[in-house]
Amino acid sequence: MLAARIRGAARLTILTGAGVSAASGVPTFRGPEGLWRQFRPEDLATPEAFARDPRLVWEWYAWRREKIAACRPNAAHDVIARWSGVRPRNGATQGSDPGTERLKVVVLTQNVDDLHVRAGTRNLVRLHGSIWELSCWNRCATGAAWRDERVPLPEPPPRCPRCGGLARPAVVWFGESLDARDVGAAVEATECDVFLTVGTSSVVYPAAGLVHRARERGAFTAEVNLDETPASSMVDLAIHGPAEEILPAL
Ligand code: BV8
Repeated sequence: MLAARIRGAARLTILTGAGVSAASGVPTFRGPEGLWRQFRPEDLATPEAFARDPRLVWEWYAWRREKIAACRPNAAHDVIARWSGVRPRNGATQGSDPGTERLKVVVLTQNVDDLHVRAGTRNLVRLHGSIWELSCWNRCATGAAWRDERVPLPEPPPRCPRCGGLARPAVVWFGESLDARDVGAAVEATECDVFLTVGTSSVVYPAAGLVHRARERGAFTAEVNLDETPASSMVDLAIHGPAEEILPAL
């Protein structure tokens, strides 16, 4: 049923969360082995935590960067990348899936691991930034981020190359606003035929509000997730299972 809906769609929007990277070995936030288990979000993923103890927050991000560096995109990332119109990683010709030829796909991700980037996904909006990018804590140059994939980073905590002040992970922390351009692109993408959420607990806003907007605008809404979420009861179709198996089957 969902496959038929996608085949017949002109516009498909996919919102992903940590569950899409779980099969790659990236720990999720709220699962049994979740990142938040050892830590509490308000202790680490906030500007206040960084102001109080930048070294502790950097230790957590450095540990996550090291873990993610050893991970590769999984089948769920590859299917989403293929649907987004790029040449599948197996080299098959573009548009080899007939159903995807005319499909306009926008991928919105809450993940900061950049595995969608490494899978070659196009039209990707990274709502919460990237763990591989840094920005100046003092926002010395309009907060422009730079990429640094070194593991480990030279000297914790890393410094801003421009002003020598503290560098921070270029991610969106709790209590921080998302980039207005990303929010604009995400809201625009709720105007679609099918809105699919994959691997997210649907508790973090404003990302979690997007599926509601899509439904209000007439999209067919579906969820692929291991567990029940607050979105499960409101989407048109909720499929509970692992994304790395369900998406290839789709
Ligand atoms: C903001 C980046 C304006 C850093 C993160 C409105 C209502 C209520 C609250 C708020 C609201 N507006 C703002 C808030 C506050 C807050 C918020 O939403 N709090 C929640 C907790 C209640 N939001 C914000 O602060 C946002 N800012 O709105 O700005 C503003 C400003 C000031 C004051 C007010 C408003 C900023 C939110 C961004 C926070 N940054 N991360 C980092 O990563 O270190 S959030 C963090 O959670 C990650 O980005 C993560 O992606 C995100 C969501 O988690 P999930 O991805 O869903 O991961 P999770 O582990 O929770 O779930 C995984 C799911 O996968 C599970 O359901 C599991 O069953 C499933 N799964 C597991 N394995 C598989 C699988 N599914 C399929 N296959 C598998 N194999």
